[in-house]
Parts: sequence; C-alpha cells; structure tokens
Amino acid sequence: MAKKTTKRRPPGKPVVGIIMGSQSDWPVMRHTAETLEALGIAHEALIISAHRTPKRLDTYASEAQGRGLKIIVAAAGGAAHLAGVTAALTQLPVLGVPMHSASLGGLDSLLSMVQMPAGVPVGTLAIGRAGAVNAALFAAAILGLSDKKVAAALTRWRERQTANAPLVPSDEPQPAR
Ligand code: RP5
Repeated sequence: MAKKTTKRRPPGKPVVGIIMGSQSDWPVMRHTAETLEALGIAHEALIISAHRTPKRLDTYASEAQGRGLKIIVAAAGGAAHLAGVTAALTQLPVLGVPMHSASLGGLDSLLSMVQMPAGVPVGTLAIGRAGAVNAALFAAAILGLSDKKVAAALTRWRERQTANAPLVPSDEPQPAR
C-alpha cells in the first residue's frame, strides 16, 4: 500500500500514516511529513478520499493496525468526513487536520471533523498548516509514551523552538509560520 511520496523519509516501517482527500491538500500536509521527518518518525503519505476512493479507504483503514501503523493523520476539506470514517474503520488514534476551503474558509472542514457524535473520536487540530505541524507533534507525544527515542526527539524539537524565540521583535520581514 505504501508509496514513495516524500524524498527524505526516515527509514523503517511507517508508524504514522498521513492520508489526505486530494492532491490539493499536499502543500499543507507536507508540513506533517516534514515535521515527522525532523523527529525521525517513519511515516507514509497517501491520497485517500472517503467519497472519491471509498474502497481504498476501507482497505487502508482496515489493514492499518496489522501493517504496524500506530497513528493515522487524516486531512480533508469541505464536508471532511475522511477522518470520521477512518476512525470508524480502525481503533488506531485518528488525528484530523481540517483543510482551508474556498467557500467557508475551512470552518466547514473543522466542524465536520470536530463534531463527531459520541462513540467514534477524531482528535481534531487547527485548520491548515498549524494543524498539520501539530498533528505530527501530537503523534510524537503519543508515540513518545512508549518510545524513548521519539520522546527525546520531541524534547530537542521543543528546546530548539524555545531557543529560536527572540526576546526583542525585529523590523525585518519574517518567514510565514
Ligand atoms: C476534499 O475536497 C479534499 O480533502 C480537499 O481538501 C477538497 C477539495 O479537493 P479538490 O477538489 O481540490 O481535489 O475531498
């Protein structure tokens, strides 16, 4: 099932699966992949849609745990049912990242992920890039409970973030965060 989608993936069997409804989600979701890479967490990234490729989703979610995945990050926009359907098909933790949408700015994506009825949880993060980065960090926090290397990588990541936070504001233009 796993296809090569990023060039610098950490070696090993993927433990985090990143799925997204469309190629158009990748410019945002690559931030999940890049953050996992920075933490040395093996992962895979695939395009799987609940409505365009329902059979692909059924197979992926049903086989995920058996293949060794520990967490699934699901990103979708609009009526973002991908994360909820995935969570219904597996007992693995599913983290949802709502995508920005043209009509409603991603509020539709956010509400359709976060408002899961009691019984099938989706851990929903922020809309867009912040959610994509935080999905990777959240996955690391979960994995770090039973993996000392991941916990140490997350500690180093946070220490770097703290070290890079300036005390005095600069007048120079800053890169987008
Ligand atoms: C969702 O519809 C995808 O996750 C994407 O965010 C949105 C728009 O998809 P495209 O029309 O750009 O393929 O399924």
